[in-house]
Amino acid sequence: MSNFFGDQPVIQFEGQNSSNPLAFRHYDKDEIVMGKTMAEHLRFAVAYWHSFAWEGTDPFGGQTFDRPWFGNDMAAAKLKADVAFEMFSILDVPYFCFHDADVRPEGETYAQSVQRLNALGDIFEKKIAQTGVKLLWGTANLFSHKRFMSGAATNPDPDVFAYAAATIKANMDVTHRLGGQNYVLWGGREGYETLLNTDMTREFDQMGRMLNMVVEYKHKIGFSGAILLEPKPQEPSKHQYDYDVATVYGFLKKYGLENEIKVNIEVGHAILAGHTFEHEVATATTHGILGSIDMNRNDYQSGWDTDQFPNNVPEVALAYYHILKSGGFTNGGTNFDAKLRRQSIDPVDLLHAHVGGMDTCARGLKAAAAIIEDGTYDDYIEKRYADWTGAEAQAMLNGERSLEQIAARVESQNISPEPRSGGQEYLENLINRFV
Ligand code: XUL
Ligand code: CO
Repeated sequence: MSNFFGDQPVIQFEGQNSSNPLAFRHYDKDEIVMGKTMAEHLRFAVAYWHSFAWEGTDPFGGQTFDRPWFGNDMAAAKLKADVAFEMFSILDVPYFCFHDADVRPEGETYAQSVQRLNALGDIFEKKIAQTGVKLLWGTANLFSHKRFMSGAATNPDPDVFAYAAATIKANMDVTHRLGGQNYVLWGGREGYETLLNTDMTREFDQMGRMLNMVVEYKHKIGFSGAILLEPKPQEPSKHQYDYDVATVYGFLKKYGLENEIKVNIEVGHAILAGHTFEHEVATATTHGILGSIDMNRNDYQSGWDTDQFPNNVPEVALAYYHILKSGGFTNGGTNFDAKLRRQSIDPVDLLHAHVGGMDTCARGLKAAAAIIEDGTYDDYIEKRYADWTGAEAQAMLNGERSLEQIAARVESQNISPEPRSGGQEYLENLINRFV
């Protein structure tokens, strides 16, 4: 076991009055909220890429983090795995997530890359057994290497499509072997830089075929986890096809996948798409495709994907409200797809970031549960639509009335609806009582 965090004991819940910066003030994993423990509701995961693979670079500057595992060989990859599990245990998180490229050095050939990935799979298998930390999801990085610069599934070159398919297979295999709860696909290069060189019709069909093969393979190997697409409107591509949850739903319907694939929704991606996070979660629950969430926070001024750790309780609370109302996570969880600021170079910064993020989510979850348990808000919504329970309203809704019949009734009964208040300010004040 490594000692990167210098004998830091496992972080404990100490309650709201604690001033210990390395203690939870709100996340008590055993506290029961609406019939389940907070740990069972939130299902926290640490993202391997931001915490252990990212070097602190930005478009204008190079590496700022100095980590003993930075290197391109298997010894470095093993040390990285040791430190990753050291941190998972200190934080007492139940899950982690990774891309192949985060955990193993790229090989000279496809076969060597897969062999290295599988060697890391062996290491993870032992660490999972030793620590009890499990895999929330695995995924393939189909966007960093230059071979994917013009797309993976949507590449004009069928050899790139084939390489991507083979890479997805290898990553599904290792995810399945490690008992992963989900398999994620984020298409950072599935889109375009310019429409001038792009045949969108072909690219959609290529992506539809790839995802159908993923689903076929999932059933073939008996992977019981969920397949998730992660929407994002742009960055790195100028335009990405998985723009937002609604766009993904339309795509899934077109290719017959709406009952097979769900979404992994990320806070910052929602903001980049011009939505709120709760809008994206509510759209997913409306269509029955909520899978999991990538928890973070986006800067509202910058216009790019800042991947900050969350600290906006109202934003998080409204998202968990919709998650709880839809019955909570099944396979999904709360993955911190969040990175330090590049000046936060100390090991302890990684702990502060996650402790704060976990506490923010715990406060959001408890606020969401309080809104539901109080009931005033849900009653308001119920009453707002209450007239739809009437017999005539139901007849209109379930297809028993035509436009002519409705027109005849409106005329004969001289129907002239009175406008009703939408109550927004009242509702904002009501929600503020809980967040
Ligand atoms: C990129 C992003 C990815 C996915 C996994 O913005 O969110 O890290 O979560 O590929
Ligand atoms: Co993400």
